[in-house]
Amino acid sequence: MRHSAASDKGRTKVLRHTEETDRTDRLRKSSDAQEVLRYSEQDTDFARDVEYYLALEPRQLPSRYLYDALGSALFDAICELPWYRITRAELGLLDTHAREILALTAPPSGPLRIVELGPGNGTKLLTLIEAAQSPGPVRDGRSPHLDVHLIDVSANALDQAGRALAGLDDVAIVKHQTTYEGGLDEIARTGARTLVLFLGSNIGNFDRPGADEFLRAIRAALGPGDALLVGVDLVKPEYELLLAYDDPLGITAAFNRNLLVRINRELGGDFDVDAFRHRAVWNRNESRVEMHLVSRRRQRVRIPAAHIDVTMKEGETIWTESSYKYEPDELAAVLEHTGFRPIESWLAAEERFLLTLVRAE
Ligand code: AVI
Repeated sequence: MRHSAASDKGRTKVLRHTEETDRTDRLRKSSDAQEVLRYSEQDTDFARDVEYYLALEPRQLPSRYLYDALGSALFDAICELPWYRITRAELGLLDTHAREILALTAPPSGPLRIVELGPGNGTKLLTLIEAAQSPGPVRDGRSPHLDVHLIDVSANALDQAGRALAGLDDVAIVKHQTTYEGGLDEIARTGARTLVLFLGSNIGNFDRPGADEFLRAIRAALGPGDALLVGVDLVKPEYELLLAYDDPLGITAAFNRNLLVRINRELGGDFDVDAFRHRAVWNRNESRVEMHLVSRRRQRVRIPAAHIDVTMKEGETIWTESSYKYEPDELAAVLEHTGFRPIESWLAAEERFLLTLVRAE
């Protein structure tokens, strides 16, 4: 079985998982589809996905729905937690190696286009650009003019990132409120020298075939000589991973359970949020941390907008996210067979986080 539901965060529709196709076909044939279409486009997607994924065995919910306004704020809080080290490790690497990254990717003359897929609150890009522009030599002593393109389905994320970058000199910002797939289409092959940023270990929220497919989609949007900078969390001891995904302050638990709050609010669900607890599991065989919501008791759940009326057993789970962890060699191999060749890698050894710069062949 392809475990797609919980693994394709990315606020993206790039993945064409088997289950996704099955779901679409089923809805097309279903008489329920008509009723679902009464909701707005976005709500319809949400309602359809909830209907489809909650009926799977095991029950699932796509991780992209974790990021409503509260979910995004909780994710920002997670990034500040001492036990979640991805963000700090990556910011440190970006800060230290910014000049080198731009020197390796900027054209000899003319602007560099930087495209960030899922910029979040803009902090990573701000760190990269500020560090590269701070006094000191970049190539021949000048930093290039930057055309920045931000791609995200969330207007809120685009606003936040746009505000974070607004004060920078010599930087033009274009926002694309669309899926990664749509954004890649919009920026594809214009001839401008391009650096794509796919940071924060967002790639870890794709399953292995999905990551492969997505990297190919990025490659297809680029021309030879363009570059991709990808930040990836590496395999590390289980106790560290479990602390990162089940933190002592309960922020990650709130982030996970907020998905039920969102379903109640947006789809009229009656989840008793207290009756579900957060569980993080390290699945060594699949090299991923899974987040689940575990039913504390036997209970009935109704979600009218998603045509759901189910009884969940005590201990039954809803799988909400997968965070795949990589080994450096494995990542290098995936990048190579999706059409990239290595330029440079930088490792945060203590946090086991890797930033890799590759060139489109
Ligand atoms: C956004 N993404 C890379 C985070 C991760 O680590 O998978 C989301 C997250 N889930 C729980 N904590 C953080």
